[in-house]
Amino acid sequence: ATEQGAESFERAIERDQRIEPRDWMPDAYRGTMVRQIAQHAHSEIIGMQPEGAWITRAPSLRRKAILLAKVQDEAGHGLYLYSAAETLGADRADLTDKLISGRQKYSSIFNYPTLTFADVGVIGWLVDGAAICNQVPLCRTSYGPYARAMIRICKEESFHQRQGYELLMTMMRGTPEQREMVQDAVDRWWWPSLMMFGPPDAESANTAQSMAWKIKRHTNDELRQRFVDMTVPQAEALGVRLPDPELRWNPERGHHDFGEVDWAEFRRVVGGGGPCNAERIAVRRAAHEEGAWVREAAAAYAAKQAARRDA
Ligand code: FAQ
Repeated sequence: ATEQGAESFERAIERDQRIEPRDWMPDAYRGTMVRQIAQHAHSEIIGMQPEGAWITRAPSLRRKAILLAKVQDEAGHGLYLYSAAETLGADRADLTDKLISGRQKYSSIFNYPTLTFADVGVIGWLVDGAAICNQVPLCRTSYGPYARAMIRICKEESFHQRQGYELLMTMMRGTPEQREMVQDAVDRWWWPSLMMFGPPDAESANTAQSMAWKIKRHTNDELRQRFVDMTVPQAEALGVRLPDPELRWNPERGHHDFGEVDWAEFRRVVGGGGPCNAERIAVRRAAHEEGAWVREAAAAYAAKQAARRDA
């Protein structure tokens, strides 16, 4: 049966068909899918914190309503993705446990502080922009539930990206101080945004196998290049400078050349040593512990309802 399963798995991958939860799959494929989907889910949930910090300080009712809606969308994406991980046999409580005990990763980008309201706009523009660049190809990833989740998530991410860009356009039409705030936020978030795509291809442990299984459709460096090419004209339209003296159009390659990412910083942040790693995990852990009574009450209620139904 395993031999047959392996054959139909290989055939499905080759023909660009989706792998579904009940299909046979190699243990390593299942493991990689759980790892990537869980890391993605954790990123959405931890990613609520940097922007969430500005909900109480948004400059107008309109901006507050928009920001609330965006952060709620992120909670939705996280829950949606945990459900996708559950179709692979993962246990949600176990995944949360692994996150708050540092045994599973989340995106490096959410370990940087949001110092001004311009950061909210720049997160929408650059961080959601990078997320879209990475996630649109994942709509064609080989695992069915993950691919389908990505379709809806990408639609919402596009709205988030436009929201950020519109906020920044508004600030750029404002006072000199507001324009300086935008430039300062761009200076701080540009390089960390490039790190979202992961290590250079030569150092990416998982890319070759994930490409062979069509989990990943492009390498880390390919997507990083696509993001730079896409963002440069947007920066020009906005009137901000991207903080890279080596950034320039290369007509021979048909792409922008750009400087080297500080990979030592990337490794430090992924390893837990970024400016906000400890705080992000402490906040998530506290929310989990303070929510224990809600989970207990919900479980007790469900048990009571089930007992009544069976009586
Ligand atoms: N941060 O071999 P690779 C969002 C790890 S968007 C931390 O290249 P892979 C939306 C990697 O896990 C952000 N760790 O790995 C939002 C691996 O470690 P492991 C979330 C990183 O998987 C916006 C090791 O380094 N998006 O949340 C990072 O083939 C605004 C070696 O790397 C996704 O997760 C990093 N930046 O490629 C929410 C997208 N990069 O597990 C709120 C789905 C790499 O072996 C506000 N994920 N690592 O111990 C992916 O596409 C892939 O997993 C990559 C990494 C491309 C991130």
